[in-house]
Amino acid sequence: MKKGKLKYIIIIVVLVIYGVGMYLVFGISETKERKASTTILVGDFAVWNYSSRDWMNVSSQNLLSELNWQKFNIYVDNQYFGKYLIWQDDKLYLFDDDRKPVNYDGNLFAYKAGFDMNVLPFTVSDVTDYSYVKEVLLNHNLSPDSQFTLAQVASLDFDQDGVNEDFYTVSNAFADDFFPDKYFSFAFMVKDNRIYMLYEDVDTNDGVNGCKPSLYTIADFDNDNQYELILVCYKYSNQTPLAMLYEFGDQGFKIEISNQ
Ligand SMILES: [Ca+2]
Ligand SMILES: [Ca+2]
Repeated sequence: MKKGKLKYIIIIVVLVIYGVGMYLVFGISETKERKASTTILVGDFAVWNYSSRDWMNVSSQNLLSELNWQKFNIYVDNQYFGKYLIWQDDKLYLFDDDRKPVNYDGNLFAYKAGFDMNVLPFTVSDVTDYSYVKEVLLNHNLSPDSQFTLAQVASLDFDQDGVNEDFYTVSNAFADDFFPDKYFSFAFMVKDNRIYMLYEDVDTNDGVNGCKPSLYTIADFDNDNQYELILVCYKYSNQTPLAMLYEFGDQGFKIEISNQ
């Protein structure tokens, strides 16, 4: 073999080895990362992506349209609904494998992830014991005898220690048979007689400002064996609701991502 030809063969072999090596080092880790990324949809008003320990709002039309005809795990009102293809338009539409439309009625939560997400079912009931609600009102210089347009509580074991925590959502926003000077909206958790605030908003009332908070989804979104929660605050009429994802730690609740 001529020396010149051998040189070319060696160069080509080195390049091939280099290419395979680069794929093994970077390509596989990128593929793994893409597989590990999680996409969640909160109704038709928030699309969040979780990858490399970071949350991101998915808002560009290109990225959103990439989700169309992808299969998601669907929950309606915190109950498992099935795996369906999604299509986003003026609202979120669901289709079965034959692309026939599937109707749903209620709060929709959808996820696509490289793991089975642990979603905690819960039910909400009307508040009967107002003692913690009154404490919060007094702490904000509001009358403990205030009227409400919303006063609900959900009892569930958020931190998985075998004892239930109580999640309160209270508000006097959008009242039509009484007119308070100030509106208020609070969402808080009570654990061991201690109040942990999630959302607090007090302002001058003009009848249509503020929002009504609602516990939306509780799940281990990032697969670290601890629950996070999504709180949605519904605004007046057809304005886009505020959606926030919270993590609970030593410092209380912290917002990881919000759609506004
Ligand atoms: Ca607990
Ligand atoms: Ca978690």
